[in-house]
Amino acid sequence: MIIGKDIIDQYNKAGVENFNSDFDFLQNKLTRSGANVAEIVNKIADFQVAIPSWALGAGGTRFGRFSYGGEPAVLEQKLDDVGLLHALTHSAGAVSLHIPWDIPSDVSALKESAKSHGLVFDAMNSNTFQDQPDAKKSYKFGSLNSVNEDSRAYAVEHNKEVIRIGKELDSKSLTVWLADGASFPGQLNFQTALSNTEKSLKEIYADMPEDWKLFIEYKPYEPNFYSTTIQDWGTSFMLANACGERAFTLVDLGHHLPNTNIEQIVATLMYKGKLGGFHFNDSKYGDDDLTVGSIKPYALFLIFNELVYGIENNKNNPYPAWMIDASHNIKDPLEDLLQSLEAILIAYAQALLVDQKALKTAQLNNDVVAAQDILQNAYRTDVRPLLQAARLQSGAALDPIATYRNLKVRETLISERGWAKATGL
Ligand code: PSV
Ligand code: MN
Ligand code: MN
Repeated sequence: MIIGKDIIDQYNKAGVENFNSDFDFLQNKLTRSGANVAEIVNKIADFQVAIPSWALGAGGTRFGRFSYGGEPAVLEQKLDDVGLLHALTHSAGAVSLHIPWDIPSDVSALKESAKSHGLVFDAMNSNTFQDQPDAKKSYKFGSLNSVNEDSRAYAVEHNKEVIRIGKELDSKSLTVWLADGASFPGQLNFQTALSNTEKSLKEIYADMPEDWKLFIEYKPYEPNFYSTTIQDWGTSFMLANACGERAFTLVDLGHHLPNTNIEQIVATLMYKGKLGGFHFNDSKYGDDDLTVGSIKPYALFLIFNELVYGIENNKNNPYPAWMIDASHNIKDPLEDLLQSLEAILIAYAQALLVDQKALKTAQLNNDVVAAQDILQNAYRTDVRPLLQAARLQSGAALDPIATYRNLKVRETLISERGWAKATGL
C-alpha cells in the first residue's frame, strides 16, 4: 500500500479551518513573547527520526506474543511500512536495520525502494545476543567480552559483516548493543570482560570506513541480572574514547535505573562531544520500550532542553542520530510509532521555545523560581499546531493517526499480507 500526497491533501482539507485558527492563536502568542515561529516550524519539519525494522511488528513479551496482522514478513515490506509512516508525517525519513534479521537479498532493488519512499539507511545494528540456527560459535556466555577466544572472534567477524552490508546500503554507522554480562557473582572477572570488550570493539572500529561512526549502547541489566559489562554511560564513554574519535556513546532512554537524571547524562556527553545517538522510548520500571512520552513527558522535555542547548552550543558534538526503539504488545505498531513521533516532536518543539537568554540571566542571578518558570512556560505550551504547520508545509497529514484510520491502512495490510508474524525481536 502506498499513500500518495493527493490523498493526504484531500483528508487535510477537512481539518484546515480548525488548524488555521489554532495556529493563528499560538503564532500571535509566541510572536508576542519574541519567538521566531517560522524558524521553529522549519526546525520541526527538518527533524527526522529513524524507524527500526524490528518495531514494525508486534514485539510481545517473554511470556507471549499476540500478532497484530498485516505485519511485514520480509525486509521489502518493512521498508514499505516505514514509507507509510514517512508519507503521513514527513518525520520518519530513515530506517535502521538489524542483521541477520534484515539481510537484503537484492541490494539495488532495496535501495531503489528506499529512494522511492524518501528513506535513507540509518545506523546498522549487529546481533550478538542470540545464537542463529546455523551458528558456528555460541554467545551463551558472552560475545565481545567472552573468555572464549573463538566466540569473541566470531562476534567481531559478525560486526564486520554488518559493516560490509551497511556499506552497500550507504549507511554511515554501526550501533552495538551487547547483552554480555554475568547472571551470578563470580561468573566473570570484570576486568577481563572489560578488557576483552575493549579489544573487540577496537577491532570493529578499525574495520569501519573513515566516514563511519560507531555507537556504543549501555544498559544496567537484562538479560543478565547480576552484571552487564557495558552497564552505564561512563563505561560506554570510556570504551568510545579507547576506540577513537569516531566512536560515541548512544543513550537509550530505557537503559537506566528508575529516576536516573538522563538530561544530565546528555549534557555531560555533549560537553565532551561524545553523544552519538539517541534511542527514544519510555519506561516506568526498566527497559520497558513503551511509547515515547506515555509515562514521563516532562522528563522527555528536560532531555530535549539539553539536546537543543547542546546542538546550539557544543559544536564539537556531531549532530546526534535519532531513532525510536520501542516494542508493541497490544497496540497497532504503526499507530504506536505515529504516537511516538508526535511525542518526540512535541518535546523538541517545547524545548525550542525555551527562552535561553532569560534562562541564563535567571541562572546567573540564582533566581531559581524564574528558572523553573521559564522551563515550565515552554513545557506547558500546547505546541501541536506547530507540528501541524510543519506537516502541512511538507505535504504530510494534519492528523496522521486519523488519516491512517480513515484510509484503513491496517485493514489493507492484513488483506495484502495476512497474519504472518514479522521477523525480529
Ligand atoms: C535491547 O535492550 C535493545 O532494546 C537495545 O536497546 C538495542 O538497541 C535493541 O535491543 C536492538 O538490538
Ligand atoms: Mn536501543
Ligand atoms: Mn533496549
